[in-house]
Amino acid sequence: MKVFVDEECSLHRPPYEILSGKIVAYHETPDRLLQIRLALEGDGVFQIEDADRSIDVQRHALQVHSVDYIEYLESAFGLWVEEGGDPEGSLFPETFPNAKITQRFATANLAPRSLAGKTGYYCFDLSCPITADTYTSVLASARVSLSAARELSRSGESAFALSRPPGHHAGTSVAGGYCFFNNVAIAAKYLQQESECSTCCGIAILDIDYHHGNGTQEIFYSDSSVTYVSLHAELDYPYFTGSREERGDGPGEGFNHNFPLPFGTEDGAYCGELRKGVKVIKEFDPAYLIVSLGVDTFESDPIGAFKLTTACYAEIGCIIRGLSKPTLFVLEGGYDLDTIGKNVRTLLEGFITGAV
Ligand code: OKP
Ligand code: ZN
Repeated sequence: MKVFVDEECSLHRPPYEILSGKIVAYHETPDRLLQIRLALEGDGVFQIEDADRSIDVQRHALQVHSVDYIEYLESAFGLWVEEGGDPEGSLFPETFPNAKITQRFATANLAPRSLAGKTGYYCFDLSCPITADTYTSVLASARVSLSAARELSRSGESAFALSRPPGHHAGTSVAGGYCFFNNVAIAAKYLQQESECSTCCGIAILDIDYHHGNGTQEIFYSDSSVTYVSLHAELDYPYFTGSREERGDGPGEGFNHNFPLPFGTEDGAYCGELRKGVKVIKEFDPAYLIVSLGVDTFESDPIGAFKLTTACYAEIGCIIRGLSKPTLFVLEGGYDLDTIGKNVRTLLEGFITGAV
């Protein structure tokens, strides 16, 4: 299996995040990519390939994100430094447009004009500080997923996008949960445009990260050509999305499927629910499958509260293999540096070989 990488993914390095009221080291680190790469390379099972620098990433990102949001991400840090922000530091939102104070903006559909206003408007939490290098890495991350998607559309071979920052919390015009561009959504739009059947080309997105992919859900909520299926922790971050009742809207109704699971979920129960999600995808019969691959479901993940073991990742890979679709795996979360490499490798090998 080909694994796509881009060294610019490692430039984004915020010094800290605010978690449970504490300033803590940023969990979403470049070391995550390094550990996974070390586990995948060396024995010929995976071929590491550089993403294509000639891909016009912004053009593809515009199929998913609004132009004002993209321009904000590109310019915010420079504007902040002009206003006196620390060039070595990171830009955090401080004031959010809570629905209880935004009547004027909601009715007129206005974006705030001040930088501080925009910084709250285009972000929903404190997990997405912007540094001098953030936008470079955001582009690189999407470039990796586009390169892997192109491999699928050209060869039909499944591929893995080894990228960061992750993407599934990022919506049309909002960053959050370490995510800025929604890499799987950008890849899905690319695959629909590249394939002969255009937008009727069905895509299924299976999100097995521990957290609900609110951004992916939002982007495709009214779209019947993309089925979103997510297994995630109920009652955990991002708190306001991911219920079973969220089934899509308008023409997209019935094409969004959430499987919220309790804290402490173990291998057997997880795979049982995964089989249900896979059944939904089988019935939809997509041309391509995209997997939002997070291993923060692991028992020792520092921010997840499921209890999956390494053996379970082989079974997950095997269950996904059962769909027999050209499959694009895109990295999302997973924060235990000692096990992230082994767990990602085990899942991909389960998919490749079908052995558990
Ligand atoms: C990104 B991905 C919980 C705070 C959570 C952000 C988590 C982002 C996860 N109390 N902070 O889905 O792995
Ligand atoms: Zn996650």
